[in-house]
Amino acid sequence: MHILNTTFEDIRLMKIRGAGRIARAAVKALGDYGTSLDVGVSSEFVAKIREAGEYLKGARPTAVSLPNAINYVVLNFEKEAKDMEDVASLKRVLKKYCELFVERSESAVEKIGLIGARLIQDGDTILTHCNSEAAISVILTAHNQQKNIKVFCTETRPKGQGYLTSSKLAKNGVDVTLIVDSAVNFFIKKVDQVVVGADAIYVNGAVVNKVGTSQVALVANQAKCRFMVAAESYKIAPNTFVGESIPIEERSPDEIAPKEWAQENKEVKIRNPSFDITPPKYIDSIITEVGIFPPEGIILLYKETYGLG
Ligand code: RUB
Repeated sequence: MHILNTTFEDIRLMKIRGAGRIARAAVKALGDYGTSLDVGVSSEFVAKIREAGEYLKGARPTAVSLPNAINYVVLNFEKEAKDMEDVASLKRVLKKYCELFVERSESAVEKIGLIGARLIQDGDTILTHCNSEAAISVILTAHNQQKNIKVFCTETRPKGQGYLTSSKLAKNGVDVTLIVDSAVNFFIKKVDQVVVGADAIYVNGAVVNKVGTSQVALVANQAKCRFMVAAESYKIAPNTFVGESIPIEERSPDEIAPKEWAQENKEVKIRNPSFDITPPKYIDSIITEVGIFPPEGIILLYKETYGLG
């Protein structure tokens, strides 16, 4: 179980973070675990893969990319491996679907960049929150197309993912300014478009992303500033079709307040939700690898993906 435990802990402790990276890391770990398994009987191999998949799904609760990625691999693997007797062939099939997922996921981010960049005009100022590969792909593609853009990055309390985003953009030559989360309203008049990623998308087009995203959306809406979400199609949460909600991870208070202060102020309660939900009415478009959707149109993509059309 070593490779599984390491990846599980790396995701839980946010050494691996961001919905796309979490999904790819979990799938890679599942593939490596399969390769390393020393079992002689095919049914035992299949059972162990199923069990490992379920275990990995529990690493973080909100990013639906994680269960969706594991389900994609395990369901396809089981379907193809149904009549296979030898474990070596099972290992090959498992590896094939793991690699396929990773390839598709990486190419989706690239395609989102190309599609999303079409919506960015020369001279635009963009604001982004947190650290999303998909949102960065849109911004960097526009920049690489020689569009003259400026970017505001929020700091993204409490974990400071905005430091990662602003550093990456600056290293790629983008004109970038880091601001505290609470300065969004101060700067919004200068912003033409907000671009953020997603951890999960409700079938009704509501978007779950880093806490604070919905506040940015409200501010953008009031300022009549466009709000774009960049997300791979596997971030759609199928269970929301039957009315289930997406759990919002609540992390340790230690991420917010210094330990000493918390010790001295035990009577102060601290809450640390890691994500929030932006309603569809505040979202102009959701950019996926298969095209641009208004949030209300995500139901169509859901039906196509799950063969319900
Ligand atoms: C990361 C976050 C990102 C989404 C999308 O939160 O909210 O915006 O995961 O990222 P955390 P990507 O840092 O808590 O994981 O586009 O890279 O999948």
